[in-house]
Amino acid sequence: MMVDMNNRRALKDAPIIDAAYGRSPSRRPVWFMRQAGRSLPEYRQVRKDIAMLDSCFRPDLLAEITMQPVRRHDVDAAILFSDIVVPLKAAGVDLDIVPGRGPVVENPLRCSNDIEALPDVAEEQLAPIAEGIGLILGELNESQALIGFAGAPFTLASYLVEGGPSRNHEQTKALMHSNPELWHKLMQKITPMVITFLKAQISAGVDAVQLFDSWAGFLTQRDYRRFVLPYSTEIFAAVADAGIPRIHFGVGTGELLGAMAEAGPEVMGVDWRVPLDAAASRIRASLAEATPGADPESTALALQGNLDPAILFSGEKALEAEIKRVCSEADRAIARGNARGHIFNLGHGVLPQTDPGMITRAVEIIHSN
Ligand code: 1CP
Repeated sequence: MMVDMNNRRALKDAPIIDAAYGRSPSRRPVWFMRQAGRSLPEYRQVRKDIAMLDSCFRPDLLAEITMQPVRRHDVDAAILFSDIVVPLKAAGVDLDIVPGRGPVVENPLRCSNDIEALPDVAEEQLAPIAEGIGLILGELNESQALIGFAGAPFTLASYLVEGGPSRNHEQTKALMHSNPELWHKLMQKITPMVITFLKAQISAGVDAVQLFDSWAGFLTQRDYRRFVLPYSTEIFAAVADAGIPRIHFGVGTGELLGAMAEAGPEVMGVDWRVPLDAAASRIRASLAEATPGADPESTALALQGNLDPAILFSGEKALEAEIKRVCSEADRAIARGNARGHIFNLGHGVLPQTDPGMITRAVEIIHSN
C-alpha cells in the first residue's frame, strides 16, 4: 500500500512538529493523552446515548469529540478520538468497550486455531475514520497538529489473550513463555493490522502518529527485546517514509526506554516515574550502543511527558511547581545534547475525575515556561 502524500496539508510553525524535529518551537508545545473524553462535560453530553465503539465509527462525532479539548484548552495538538481496539472491531473481532471497565473480547485467543482465525483489517473497513480525519483537518488551524495513533502489538495482544483489562497479564506472558512460536505467530497477525490502521490515518492526513504500548512496562527488558521489539520496529519502519513525527509511549517503562527508542521513533514518551533528563541519558546511551559509529546527534531524540496526572488534583501552586520541574528537567536534557526537543504531556492519560479548569490552567502555565 502506498502512503498518499497528496492529502497532507502544510503546517506552519506547528510547535509540536518543530519540537519533534529539534527545531525551535514558537512556544513549548503541549497536548494530553486522553484529553478527549471523560473529563469533559461536553463529551459526556454527546456520548450520552451512543456506545463508545459506535461513536468511533461516526465521522461527525469523531470530529466533534476530537475538537472539544482543542477549543477548550488551547493545546497544540488534537489526538484523534478513537481507541486502540478500533482496527480489531473494524476487522470483525467480537469485542466491546464496557463502560467503567474497558475493552472486553468475547472469545479470548488461547490456541493456534484462534490465532489462525484472527481476521486481517482492510483499509476500506476504516473509511469512517479517514472521513472523520478529513473533517478534523478542516477545523484545525495551520499550527495545530492532528496526532493519529495505534495500540502496539503487545498491548493489543494482552486484550485479545486475557479477554479484557488485566492486572498481571499472566495469560499473555504464559503464551510467550510456554509457546514462543505461537506468540510470534500472534504478533505476525497483529502487526499488519496496526500498520494498516496507521497508514489509513496517514493517508487521510494526520500530522504525527503515536504508538501506545501502554502495558509494555510489565515486561522484563529481555522479554521486551525478544517478544515485542521486532514488531514495534517493523511498524515504525513501515510508516517512516510518511515523513511525519513518530512517537513511542508506554507506562512503567523506565527499564525499557532504551529498547523502545531502538524501535525507531523521533519522540519517546516517558511516564512520570523517571525524570526527563535521566530518561534522555538512558535513551541516548542505548541508541549509541545499538548503532556504533552513528552520528552522535542522531542518538538524541525528542522527549514527550511527563507530569503525574494526579498533580492536576493537587491545587494550582503544586501544579505550577511540578510543571516548572518537568520543564527544567527537559531543558537540561536538551542543553546537554541528550534530547532534541520537548513536547509537554502527562506521564499517562487524563484521569476521568480531573477538573477541566485545571487542564486549561496547566496549558497556560506550560506555554509561559
Ligand atoms: O465510555 C467511555 O467514555 C470509554 C472510555 C474510553 C475513551 C474515552 C475508552 C475505553 N477509550 C477512549 C478513547 C481513547 N482510547 C483515546 C482517544 C482519546 C484521547 O486520548 O484523548 C485513546 C488515545 C485511547 C487509547 C487507549 N485505549 C489506550 C492507550 C492509552 C492509554 O491510556 O494507555 C488503551 C490502553 C486503551 C484501552 C482502553 N479503552 C478504554 C479504556 C477504559 C481502556 C483502558 C482499560 C484498561 O485499563 O485496560
